[in-house]
Amino acid sequence: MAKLIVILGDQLSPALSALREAKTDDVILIAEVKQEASYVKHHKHKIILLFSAMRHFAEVLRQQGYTVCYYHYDQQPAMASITAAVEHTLKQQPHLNAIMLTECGEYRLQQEITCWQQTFELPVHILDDDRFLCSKAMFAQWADGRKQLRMEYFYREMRRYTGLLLDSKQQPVGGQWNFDKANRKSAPANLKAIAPLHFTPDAITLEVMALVSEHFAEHPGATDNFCYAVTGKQAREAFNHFVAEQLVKFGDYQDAMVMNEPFLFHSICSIYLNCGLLDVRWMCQKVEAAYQQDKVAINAAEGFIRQLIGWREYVRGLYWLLMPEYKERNFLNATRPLPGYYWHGDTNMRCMQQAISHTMTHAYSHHIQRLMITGNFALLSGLDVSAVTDWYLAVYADAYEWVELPNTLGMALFADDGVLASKPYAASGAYINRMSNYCQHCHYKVKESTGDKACPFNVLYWDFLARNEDKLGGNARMQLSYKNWFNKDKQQQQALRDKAAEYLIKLEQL
Ligand code: DLZ
Ligand code: SF4
Repeated sequence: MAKLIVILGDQLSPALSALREAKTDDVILIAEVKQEASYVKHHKHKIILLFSAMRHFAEVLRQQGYTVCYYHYDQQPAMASITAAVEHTLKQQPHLNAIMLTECGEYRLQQEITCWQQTFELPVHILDDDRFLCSKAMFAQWADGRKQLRMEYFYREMRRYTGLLLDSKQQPVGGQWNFDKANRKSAPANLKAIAPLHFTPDAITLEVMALVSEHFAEHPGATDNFCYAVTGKQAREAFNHFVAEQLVKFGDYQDAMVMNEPFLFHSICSIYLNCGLLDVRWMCQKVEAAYQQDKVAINAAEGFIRQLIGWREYVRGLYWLLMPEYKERNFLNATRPLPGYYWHGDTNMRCMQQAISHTMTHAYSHHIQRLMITGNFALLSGLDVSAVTDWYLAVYADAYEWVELPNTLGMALFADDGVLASKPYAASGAYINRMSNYCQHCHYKVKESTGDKACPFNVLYWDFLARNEDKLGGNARMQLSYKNWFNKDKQQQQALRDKAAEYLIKLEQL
């Protein structure tokens, strides 16, 4: 009774549920395939990361005595898809009489897998992905009967469930559940970033870099500056460095942005966690221990743990609860084409230039750049929802649809009519000026809303409110914004709308 165990590119965890079931006569299939590598134009770093990490992972499994069937992207015959790789392996190894895998992270591929039983006429066992703390069933049970879903209440349940940062009476240490307000300091002028750990590519990674240069030349990014971890050991080293060096400042400056500092105090470990190189429980315990040993303040430890056991698990739960219908939502009817600078960062808007150029160089930018710069701009100018979500899915090394779609479609674009966020994260240039030093280096004037050099974020912010008044005017949390809009006289309102019309026509040239 030997079975085929399929491991996907974002399932590179020794403790994966499907691997725990592996026997010595089973065959483990790992495949670099065209469909997964091209369903959006993934950044070159994302492909290098996954192919190299997959190859390293396969090596470890072989050393542990498993039989691994590994398909290289450029070998012949090339595998078009995961399904094709399964079919090919089953033909070559007809003694395999069942298929097993851990449930996959994206609805698209999960649908394909549900057909395998019929296609291959074999039993297919799909196991829960218990690398997540909250199973799909547990989330559905939590959501059942609630009028409104809010992360904060889910997060408190998860704190109780995991026992993280609780005192002996099961109350939150530090006296409150959430220290979000202490995570929003802007950066002082002399603030020095502490970079995440980088790694020199080894022979396997160099081979993959050459492969990606050859086969994915059209994809965003370059190959020569790749320096991410590609093994569990390296990823743990990078995370230990974060806890020892960066975490102390992370709490205060989680939302800050500084010119030419792509990482500031961010761990960038979502890149490793989301493909399985890190374990969420281990990460949270490390951070909790740093707090217990007085190495970091509560706002740093809680702020970090909230992202992992709160936000990350919450968006995953919502994704599976609401797919496939969720992906079709476009509450604000946003359909404007994505300007070209989203792919190269060549714009006079300094904040956009910074966020996009970091993205193109590193396949990474941090959450405030994603939400309040590129996401906010897309929201304010009404950019096409599926073009924007595809962009996020393609350009970030940590992006898989389960995490990217709710964060982009819901949180950044408010296309889900408030499922994820109680109000749109729309902000004018004043927010960006408060949280960064970008405006000091910009062609536009952040204090101006009309005139030649009016900051596009200011102009488009007012137009966004006016344009969407029928849909957003009744939102209780938007009342202050609308009051400010209605306090303007008709002439001011018209001048702002005229300027917005001008900017929207020449969006590509901003
Ligand atoms: C993102 C990605 C890429 C670029 N390439 C592969 C691949 O060649 N083989 C593979 O198994 N997985 C790859 N992945 C990750 C998958 O797209 C991911 O497992 C699914 O999107 C489900 O989350
Ligand atoms: Fe961005 Fe406006 Fe500031 Fe320029 S002035 S950096 S466009 S917010």
